[in-house]
Amino acid sequence: MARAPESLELNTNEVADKALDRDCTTLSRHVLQQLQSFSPQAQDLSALMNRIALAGKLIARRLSRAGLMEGVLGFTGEVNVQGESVKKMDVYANDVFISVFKQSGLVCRLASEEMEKPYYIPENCPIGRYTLLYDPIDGSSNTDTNLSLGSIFSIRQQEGSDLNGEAADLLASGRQQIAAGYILYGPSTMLVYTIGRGVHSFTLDPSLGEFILTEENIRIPDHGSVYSVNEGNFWQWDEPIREYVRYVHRTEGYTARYSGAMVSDIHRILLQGGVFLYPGTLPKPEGKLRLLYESAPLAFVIEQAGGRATTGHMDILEVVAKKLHQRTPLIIGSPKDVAKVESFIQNGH
Ligand code: FDP
Repeated sequence: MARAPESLELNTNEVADKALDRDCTTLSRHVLQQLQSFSPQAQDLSALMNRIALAGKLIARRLSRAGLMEGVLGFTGEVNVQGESVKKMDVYANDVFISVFKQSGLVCRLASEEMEKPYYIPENCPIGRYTLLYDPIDGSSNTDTNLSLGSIFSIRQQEGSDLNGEAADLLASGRQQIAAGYILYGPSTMLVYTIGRGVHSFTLDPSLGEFILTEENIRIPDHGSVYSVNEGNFWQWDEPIREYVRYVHRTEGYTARYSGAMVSDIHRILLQGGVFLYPGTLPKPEGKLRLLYESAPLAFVIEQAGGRATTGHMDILEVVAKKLHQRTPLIIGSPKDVAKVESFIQNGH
């Protein structure tokens, strides 16, 4: 058999090497690459992301079999601190994040939508200098219909010793986040994260049980055609938001997408551009979304990708939380589309 010319052989080898290298770019390795360091802090961040990835895998596994197992779907019959009916998957996913951080020596406190107060893991507290804020299941209403769901996470360094267990240091702006991201449970499971050095996505390869690098340094388009908002709330919005939506309706080039899971909608916008809105309403001016474990982590991701996130009056990442479960209006996405909504809020057009 004739041999391929040497240069062609070299190219084939290079391609194979690149493919192998990509297959080996797991999340924990990527974090170390990003930080270009093996310092204790770099190792911590890498280990933190690894445990979050494990939580994602456990939740994805349960979701993929939910329809085949007893007692996975449906409500527990309880109501959480937000006054919302709790689903069995919410409880499971909340416990998963706690469980993966036990004996980690990393995370002393976890705070989530499902728990009124932060959860302390006492054995980690003497050395665990990090706090995890998270929404275990975002888009809960999609759970029982086999539609996309998400988990949102944010990591902060613990400030002070928190001896009184009040976690007062968490009442700070989103600029204090050292890492944030989300896991999207869709046709495939994806993990998107930032540690303040761009935004990177990973896809779970079920045959390996690993998240493998999909795309590095994702940039959100300046503008996109998608507007994503629950228009069923039109009747209770302030006039500027109604005016913006009327503008979209009479302007060529817009298309509506709203899945019921913000992580899915924002992931689409991250890749294709556009704007997601969950504004305040007349009875609830702060809207629905929680600042510390929903809006701020997503704002960190979108800003790192070149987008913007605002309440309509100030950048989400500048808002200093007054309480753990604080809500905030959210307008997030491509810079030009966010600016358009802002202009309606601030100038009426
Ligand atoms: P959910 O409460 O179902 O978990 O987290 C808030 C959120 O979902 C978002 O994911 C979603 O976009 C929104 O609320 C849906 O709320 P509405 O039904 O009010 O539109």
